[in-house]
Amino acid sequence: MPATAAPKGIPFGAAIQSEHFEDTSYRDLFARECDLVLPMNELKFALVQPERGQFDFSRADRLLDFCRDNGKTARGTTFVWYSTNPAWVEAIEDPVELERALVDHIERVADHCKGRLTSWDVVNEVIAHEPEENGGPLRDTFWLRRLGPRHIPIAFVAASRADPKAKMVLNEYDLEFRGPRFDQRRAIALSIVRQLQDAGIRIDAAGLQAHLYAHQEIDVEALARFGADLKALGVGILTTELDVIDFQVPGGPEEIDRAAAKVVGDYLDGLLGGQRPETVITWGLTDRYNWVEDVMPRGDGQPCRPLPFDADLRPKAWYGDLRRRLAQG
Ligand code: 9MR
Repeated sequence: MPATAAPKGIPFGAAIQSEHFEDTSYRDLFARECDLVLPMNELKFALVQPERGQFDFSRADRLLDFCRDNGKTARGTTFVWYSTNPAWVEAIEDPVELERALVDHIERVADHCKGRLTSWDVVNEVIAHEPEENGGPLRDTFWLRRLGPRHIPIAFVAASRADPKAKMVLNEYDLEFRGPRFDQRRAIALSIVRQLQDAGIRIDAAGLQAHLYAHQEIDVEALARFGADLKALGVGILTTELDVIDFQVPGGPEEIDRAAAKVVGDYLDGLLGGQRPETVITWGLTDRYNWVEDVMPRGDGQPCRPLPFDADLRPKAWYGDLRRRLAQG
């Protein structure tokens, strides 16, 4: 490519699930639409190392082979999370042994995936859900109880040693909306970044999950400021799990999609207003398979509509808008 070539737009990606991989129309949609495809669950602790020392990369490799064969980049999620841990890890009480198990896991998994992932969610959802009520900035997890706050630097150091070329990401939800709770969560994210940097530990980006509640207001200015504050620290930003949660939106598909377009549009205003994001990733691609239906279904019995394509693989208008804005980036 000549050095003067105009930069391509901001890459678009989506999370794929191995359990639906046999659905060829689903698989083809990822091949057609995405620059980046990531395994939604297949690199989580319990799926990769269900028993101590027994690693199973078969599901993840199948998806990463799909990426390679279709010219897609990929990213990894996640090393430290409060959920989807195998029983054997949670049974370790001795902090020295637990630290060894965590570092060993990170080294083995990062090494296995080396060269195939552009970034890793090193820690996921470590910020307290309600910081004020929690009485501290970090979520009360078994990692925190057993290892203390140092489980965060431990994970970042191990991951960046194991895969020096992959970007190291702090991934978090509920950073997008207006209100004191969200202000607090954004401030905590920035303080984790600064603490890592003060300790000389590499952190490359913050991941905004962007599970967007259509009935909640995006704080466009605060979001842009958050992105700018990260930029001032030399830290990037990316959107890791975008979808729309519509259980409080009255009406039919048209009203739901209009509310989705509004919340996604506002989100993009805030995101793009701060710094150029590295990528925007949705948490799935079609409403045919989505986690929102399982966890936050609509009260009126209609299926929810969280993703860029409906269950029949027809694109929503907001997806076209999203792609146009990324193409300009
Ligand atoms: O969508 C994921 C679902 O299939 C899994 O069963 C679940 C537990 O591993 O995780 C879901 O993904 C979550 C993501 O990893 C972190 N942010 C919230 C996502 C939705 O719950």
